[in-house]
Amino acid sequence: MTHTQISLTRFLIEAERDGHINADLRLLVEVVARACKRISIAVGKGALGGVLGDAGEGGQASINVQGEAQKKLDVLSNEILLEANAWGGHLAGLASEEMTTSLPIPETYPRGRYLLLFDPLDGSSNIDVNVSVGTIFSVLRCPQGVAAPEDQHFLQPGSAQVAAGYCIYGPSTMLVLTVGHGTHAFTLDREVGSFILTTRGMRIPEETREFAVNMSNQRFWEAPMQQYIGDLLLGKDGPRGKDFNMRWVASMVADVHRILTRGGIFSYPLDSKCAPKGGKLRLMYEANPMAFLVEQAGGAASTGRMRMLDVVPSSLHQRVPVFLGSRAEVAIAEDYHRRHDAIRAPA
Ligand code: P6P
Repeated sequence: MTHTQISLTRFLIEAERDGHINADLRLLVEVVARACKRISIAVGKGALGGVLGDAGEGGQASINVQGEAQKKLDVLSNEILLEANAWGGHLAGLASEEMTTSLPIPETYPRGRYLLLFDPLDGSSNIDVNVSVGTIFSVLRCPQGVAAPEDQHFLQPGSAQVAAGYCIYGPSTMLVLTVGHGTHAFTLDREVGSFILTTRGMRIPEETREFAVNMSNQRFWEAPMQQYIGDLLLGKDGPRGKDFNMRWVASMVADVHRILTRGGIFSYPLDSKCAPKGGKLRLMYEANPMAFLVEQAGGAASTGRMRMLDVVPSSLHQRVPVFLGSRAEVAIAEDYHRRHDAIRAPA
């Protein structure tokens, strides 16, 4: 009997039949996946597509709301997602890392009940050196009675997400998705143009021997982070009693995909450089969707001091420290912070 391939479309129809999603959310995920296929094609052309390098005119890179130089592919990916989601009638509004404020769906189109947030091309600094990058997205419900959502309507804790996912543009293009019933991976069949289910129910091992952090920031970290990583580096002769390996791609989608696939802990902690902004990574369209995916795969996600999905946002582009991955390892990292804070806590 031939192996029956389950396409994303079939998976979503079955999820709707099981009552996990409704028709609007099914359409939303299909539309985002289709946009990701177009982004994959643009990313895959590399230098031949004429879209590498910085966006901007006359040699002046355009700077986004994050204060970062935009890549041409950042802008193109954002435009692809905006165009794909404008007309379907499933969304009330969108927010993007590349846009200063959120956008309500134009009045020329019907509006739906969901809000879509995304980082259209995360890790884009890696584009020019041909390292995996990705699109990250998060779906919230538009508050009842809100026809034209504004920024404050997006400010919901990560626990309110109804769906989240990423598309990683690597050796293969993969969509990793949760609608609140497990985390599932789909691989793009380029010949057919369909995402095919390749892992139903990703599970992160409870324990790990692998950590992901940008070690060049070590001298800027808070004391508990210095001690936590210092103990990992002492290996089997130190308090952890085992040796650890390190990986850092500097593309969150690639690092998180490795952790969802084989375990590990990913961290972008506070350091004295990014602490004034609250951290490096963005809560609404990086940390929260990744936290939802990781928790649905049996892992944990934290700011180091609280569960990520419980953080109540105060602004659309808010940044947070991030620890996520193997549940037991995240708990250990949190314990280093808890013990440090207890000593420092005012009497
Ligand atoms: P650093 C990419 O710019 C990103 O937002 C994440 O994808 C990645 O984890 C992080 O920043 C890398 O930061 O400071 O190591 O370049």
